[in-house]
Amino acid sequence: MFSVTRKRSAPIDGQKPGTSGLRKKVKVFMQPHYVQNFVQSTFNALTTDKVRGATLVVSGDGRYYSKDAIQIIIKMAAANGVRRIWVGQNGLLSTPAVSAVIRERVGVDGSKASGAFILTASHNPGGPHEDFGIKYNMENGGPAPEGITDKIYENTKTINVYLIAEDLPDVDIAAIGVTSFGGPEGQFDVEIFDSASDYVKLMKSIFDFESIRKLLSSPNFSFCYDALHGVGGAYAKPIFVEELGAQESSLLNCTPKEDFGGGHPDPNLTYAKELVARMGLGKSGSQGEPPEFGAAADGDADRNMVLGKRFFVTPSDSVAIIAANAVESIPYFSSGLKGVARSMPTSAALDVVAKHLKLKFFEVPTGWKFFGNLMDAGLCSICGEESFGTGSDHIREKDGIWAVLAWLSIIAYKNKENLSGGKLVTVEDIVRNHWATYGRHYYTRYDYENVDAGAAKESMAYLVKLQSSLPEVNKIVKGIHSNVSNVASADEFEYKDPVDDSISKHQGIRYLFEDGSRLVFRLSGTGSEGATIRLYIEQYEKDSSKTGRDSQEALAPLVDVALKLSKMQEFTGRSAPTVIT
Ligand code: VG1
Ligand code: CO
Repeated sequence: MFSVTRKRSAPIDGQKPGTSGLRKKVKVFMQPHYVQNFVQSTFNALTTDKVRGATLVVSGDGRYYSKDAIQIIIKMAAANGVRRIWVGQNGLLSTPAVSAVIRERVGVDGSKASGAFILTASHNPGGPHEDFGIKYNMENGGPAPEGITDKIYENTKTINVYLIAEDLPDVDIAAIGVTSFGGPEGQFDVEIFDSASDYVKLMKSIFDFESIRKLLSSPNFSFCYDALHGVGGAYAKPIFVEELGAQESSLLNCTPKEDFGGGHPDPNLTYAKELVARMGLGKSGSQGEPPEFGAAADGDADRNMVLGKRFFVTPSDSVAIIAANAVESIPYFSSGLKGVARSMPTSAALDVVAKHLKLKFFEVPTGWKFFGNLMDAGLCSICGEESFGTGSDHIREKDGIWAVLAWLSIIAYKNKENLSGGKLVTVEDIVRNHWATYGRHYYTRYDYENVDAGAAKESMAYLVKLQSSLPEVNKIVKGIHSNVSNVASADEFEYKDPVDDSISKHQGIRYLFEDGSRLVFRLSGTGSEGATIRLYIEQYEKDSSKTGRDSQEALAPLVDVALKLSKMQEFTGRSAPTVIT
């Protein structure tokens, strides 16, 4: 029988959860009591009645330090009166799979989970010198709302004791099965289960796997998926190869690794180098004919990048295209969409689709937690973010593999007639046709990573101050480029949740132009060091004869205005961004 130890502790600075949980360097997490303080603060924020007797999930993207953190959380859960802990085999569960497991899984004894610790720093690199992270998800399967994360943070500032079952032996997380322990308050179980099967079952209930299978076996089509050595690899093989019949050679970097093979598990044109080359994009060009479709995921597999042959689909376009085609292509949506939503910095491509299809539409702050409330209230079916996040109300997280299956469904639907011969309707055709119907939102994001935190704050303060005089702003804009349209309004984005009326302030600085163009500036809430400034630039082109331009070229004047108006170089000391997406 294990016993409960009350360990004395003291607050550790900086345990404020960001956009998506607490993310820091591994070394920071390895400090004595660091994980323990955060976990106990989370239990305390949830309150004892929610924790005692609960079934909780603990798993993540398998990055370095996950295995140690899992054992610590198991021991603390036991000591705090949790009844059961569920762990994906080897500690692996993608973020969308955790959400699915909370919502759908029934344990061997008929139990259901009410929350999860997800161990990931998502798209940030992993390894002893890189990042680790912990985030808590609630019983709806979505990230804890700000009310809870604020409480967690407050608790970390006053914590002086945590509970842990130090004498509980480590659990073998590689072996599927249930291990039971006796504690002062009764039985405590740890169940290790297959990481993929619940998620695969859910995907099969949403999509028409038979039609995707036909597409993947068509001589007209070719496919490739890059998990960037993240946890997506644990799902890619069972879904794409075993269920859908893709060749094993179409999977790249699909073995999950603690350090993501030394790479940056962020699915964009900069970091997904191998895929980008294979798809015939980028400088190196391809070795042979590129596949018709390619996609990549981030470390925890909630993000996706979709590519066609020599063609990049912006995430903002991707969600708009999925929304426009979902009802006819995806069985789950066949009775219609309840509504759609995007995060504020995401382009307005989805707005145009919503208007056209007369759908409810919502613009929320960055971060997936805001979509969850809308979905729980039955107001939103499909949503997305410019940061390679797309998803639906099947779970309460963005879902990288879901997005790939959505695209494959659309391609399969558009090619119903010509899978055995005839000309394939390609990814590029689908996107260009979409632009011809709805117009195109030229879009780019500039990231300035690891900028001095003080300088980043000052630059944001400057941009807010500038907003007090629009005539002054327009004088500056016209001085930079006389043919860029006028700034019609400027503000800091504030969101009132239509379901619970909670208010989130300071969610990004906006400059809105008369012609629908937008500049948005905000500080990242997911970095682990210094500050990251994100600049989002968008311009709408309705004239279908002008929707085919090169994006960076079309946006050049507006980019110039953004950089000069914000005095970006002066504040950051950088002449160029770290990453452009
Ligand atoms: C970034 C993205 C945001 C996303 C968040 C979590 O946040 O911009 O859209 O929801 O990461 O994604 P920020 O605050 O750094 O801009 V994940 O896949 O990293 O959990
Ligand atoms: Co992620």
